[in-house]
Amino acid sequence: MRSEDMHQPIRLQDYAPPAYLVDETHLCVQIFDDHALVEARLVMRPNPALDKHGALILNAGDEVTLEHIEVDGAAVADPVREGESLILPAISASHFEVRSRVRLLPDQNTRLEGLYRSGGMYCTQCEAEGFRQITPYPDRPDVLSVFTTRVEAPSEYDCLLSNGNPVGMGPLENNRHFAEWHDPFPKPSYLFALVAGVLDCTEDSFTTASGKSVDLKLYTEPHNRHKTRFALEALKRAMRWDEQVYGREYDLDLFMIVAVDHFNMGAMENKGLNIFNSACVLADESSTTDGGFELIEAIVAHEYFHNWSGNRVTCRDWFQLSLKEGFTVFRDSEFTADMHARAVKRMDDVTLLRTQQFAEDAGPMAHPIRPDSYIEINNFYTLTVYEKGAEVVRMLHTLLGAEAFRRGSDLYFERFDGQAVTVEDFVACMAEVSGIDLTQFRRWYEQAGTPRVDVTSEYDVAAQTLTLHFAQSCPATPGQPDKAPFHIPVKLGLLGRQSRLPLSFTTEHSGFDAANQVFSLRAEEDSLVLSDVTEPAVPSLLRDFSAPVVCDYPYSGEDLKLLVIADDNSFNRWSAMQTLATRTLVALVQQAAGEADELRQTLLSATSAVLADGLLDPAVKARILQLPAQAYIAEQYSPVDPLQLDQVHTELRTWLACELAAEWQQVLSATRADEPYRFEHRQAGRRALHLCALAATVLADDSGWQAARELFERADNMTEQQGALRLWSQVANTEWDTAMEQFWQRWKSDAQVVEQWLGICAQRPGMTVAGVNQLMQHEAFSWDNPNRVRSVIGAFVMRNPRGFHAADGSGYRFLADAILKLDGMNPQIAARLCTPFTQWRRYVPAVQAAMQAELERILAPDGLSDGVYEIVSKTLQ
Ligand code: 0A1
Ligand code: ZN
Repeated sequence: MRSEDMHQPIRLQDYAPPAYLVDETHLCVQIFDDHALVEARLVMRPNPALDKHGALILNAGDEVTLEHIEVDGAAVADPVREGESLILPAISASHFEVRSRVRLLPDQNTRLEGLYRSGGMYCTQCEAEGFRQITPYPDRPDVLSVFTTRVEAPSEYDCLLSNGNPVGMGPLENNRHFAEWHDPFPKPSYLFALVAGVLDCTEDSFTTASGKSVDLKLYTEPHNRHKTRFALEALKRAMRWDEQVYGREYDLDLFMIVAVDHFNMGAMENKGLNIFNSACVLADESSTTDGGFELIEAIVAHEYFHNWSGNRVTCRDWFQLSLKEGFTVFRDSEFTADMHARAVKRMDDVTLLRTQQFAEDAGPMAHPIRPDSYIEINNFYTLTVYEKGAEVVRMLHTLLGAEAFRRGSDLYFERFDGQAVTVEDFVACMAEVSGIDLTQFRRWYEQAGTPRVDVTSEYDVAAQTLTLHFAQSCPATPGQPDKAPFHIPVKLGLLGRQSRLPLSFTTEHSGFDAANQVFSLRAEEDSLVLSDVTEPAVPSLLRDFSAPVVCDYPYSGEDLKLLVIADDNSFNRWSAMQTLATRTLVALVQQAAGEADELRQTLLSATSAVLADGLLDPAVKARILQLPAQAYIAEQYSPVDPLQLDQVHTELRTWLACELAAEWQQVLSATRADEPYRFEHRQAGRRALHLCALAATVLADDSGWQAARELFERADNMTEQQGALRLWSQVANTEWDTAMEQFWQRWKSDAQVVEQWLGICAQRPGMTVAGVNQLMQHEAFSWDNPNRVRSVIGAFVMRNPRGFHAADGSGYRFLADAILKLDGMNPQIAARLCTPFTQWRRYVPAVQAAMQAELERILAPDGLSDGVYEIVSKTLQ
């Protein structure tokens, strides 16, 4: 068979409702030393919404060995198995029961989908299509069922967990025992979970707004017991926030989290039993960085928020993934903004979007936040579906305002509780409560690509009017050559060029929401006439990143500097600095000598002004002082020579460090720790700025690394210790080797720190493929643990440009080899590692040729997974 025939796409337009429904699912999962048996009893009926029902098709994955299946007591002798489908004859009875028994080998499940073993525990991962690897089932999100689960295992596995409430437990023969769980809320199979292990439990409780007490339990392997407090506290904050901001209370009496070491993603929102990658939940003050704490708090909240946005109201099909993910990311991002600093959270989110999601939108895998086809659904857990999806929900929030948006979400949760729905259903609620016509807005769900908004202006001194001309466009993306105009909310303000103060203005334009200063750009071109503008002004556009677009305005360097120094929107101060630095870097790369020099000088004086600003929040200052990532600069021009870009980037950082050495020194000493470590915004901001100044110090002079060593030795916290090691790695002298070894000895029994340590090694400047291969011989590395693979291979190919893009092509060969090896073990991880190759057409010819050869080599073997096949074949198209 040709590979195109083996890897067939699934299309949204082919959606058909399920022929049969499952009212009750009764599972008995028996775990033995070297295998597991799963017996299922499904209480089913034909879907009353349909006239014709046809064959009963259950999904059964290839990990499942079918031992027996019967319908209403009659064994089905030879059920037809085609790919992942198990086809049984049509059934006309109004109700019937399907019973099955299958055998599984969890120890050999390296894909980490379905039931698998992680270290000493058994656990499951069912989203998106893992449940079919546990039992034959209509494994699709629009089949909702009430689950009762019995788990039987050797008694040494003292914790036997599943969704819902415990309803029974007891001993069995042969030193075995059982537990039974019942989840009263109908749910799709992807939310099923089961855990069996020798686990320690940290308990807490939460009283809901209506006075119900909920038990909170966090399960870990015993040696991690000391790392549970932070996540439990974060969980309680999230529970309270969801009550206050969305009016959503928790619905069961018990909420459990389990930490597992082997996990493909960050965490999973299984009903009442969230399963977390250990790296995304375990924390304590001695071993976790500020970034780690913030991430854990956000992920704990994200999974908790899914209880409503995802579980109570779920997705009709996987094309609707952004319905739950975009909305839930928006919710967790607002939660973080409320817990810490709104503008800073915005800068961090927008950085991620601009550096990675924009690249996705511009590459071969570009898809709308609601894709219309896929070969492997796991490839669509993307930045586009998650982060751009969240931006789309944020735009609705901006257009409706907080109060109407809340009415919209109340209506959505109430109307669709217990149902599997579509993005149209969500948008319709928002339109209904607000009266805003969102027909055009829906294009955000349908069209891929990052729109551009080009703005120009003219000022009429006599009339005191400033006219802003807007023109929107969107580049072609695979399968979508032409785009219709989007509904784009552009939040804006003006800054007086002379007064350097915010200017007020009026306008008659019906698309301008004066209360929120948001212009609804709907047409391809439109003009906004602003009156009562008393002096020439610099427009501050797309404030708070009010839409996921590229917004361009012909600012002079001085305009940008003015915005950096004086804009009253702190997000836009950062954004202006990003624009200034981006322009400078692009001019330097393209060797536009005169322009580059002028921009560089302006950047220098803006940097100096920011360094001297005593009123700026240190967290904001640290972000303003950070140059945009190389990945972002690489999106601005083509062809890209990645080694030249790395050199120019380093040279500019070094030049800024040297020119302003005294100022950086001053910041370095002003931000030294003067109190014991705590994770809180003010301290984290100070540390971020301290590390920023340390980075400049290391770059500026040959002995700068001594300051890094001094910090490494002095710091009482992981943020500064690791930050110092990373910066010092640029010098990578024998003292650094010693410090790294010392760090390893101190932390080698802490899995989360070891993962960070591996990352520092892999990202070290000067690291080569030979060096990474050696690192992969280290006892800390393991091919079957996705975190370790990400820490070493992922870090090297995504965050070590010199190593990955080595001129001899060794980095590309290394990555292709790793993808091919992993594809046989864990295709999800293999597919994710293909990302660096997707940009191949943007590079200079030599790089293109070398990458293309590797892509073709990956595609050659038979039996490639759908995931890798999809990305690589689309990349080569
Ligand atoms: N729904 C989870 C993410 C997730 C997706 C797939 C997984 O396995 C293939 C695991 C987790 C979330 O958004 O947190
Ligand atoms: Zn999610």
